[in-house]
Amino acid sequence: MVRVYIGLGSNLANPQKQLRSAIEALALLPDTQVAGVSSFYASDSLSPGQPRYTNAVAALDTTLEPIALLDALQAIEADQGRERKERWGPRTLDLDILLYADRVIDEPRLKVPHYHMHARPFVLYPLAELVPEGFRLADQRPLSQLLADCPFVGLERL
Ligand code: PH2
Ligand code: MG
Ligand code: MG
Repeated sequence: MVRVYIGLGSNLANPQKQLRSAIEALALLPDTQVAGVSSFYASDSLSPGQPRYTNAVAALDTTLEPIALLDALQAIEADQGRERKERWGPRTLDLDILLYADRVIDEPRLKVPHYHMHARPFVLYPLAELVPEGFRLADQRPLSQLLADCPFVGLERL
């Protein structure tokens, strides 16, 4: 079993409901347990003119390999009506692999740690609720340092 952190986001079709359904679907994945779910947070979209997002982070313990997990997450996104039209378009559900144990993955379909996570308060603050004290990301920067560099601005804890 390895510990994996998944970022959840939605800004269409009742985002809180989308996140709750996604967590139920994660719990049903084979060889996988949901070990924790953060609070939900609302924030403005990084892309101007889109509805506000609701975001959360889930901790999973799984034996699924990274690409098998990615396939499973994309199937859940598709089940919940995700349409891929434009990059960064509004979405019913976005499930991102933020961290996969302490592995660094650089494949065409999957980059882990997730590319922008270090600078996104709507990822770092929910993640900080779940990880142990002193937690370090794969690049060895302590989460406390990342939080200090990424103020809790524009986030609303729901
Ligand atoms: N995801 C994006 C673009 N902008 N903004 C917020 N607040 N939350 C997101 O999850 C988000 C975003 C593309 O992945
Ligand atoms: Mg995303
Ligand atoms: Mg995504």
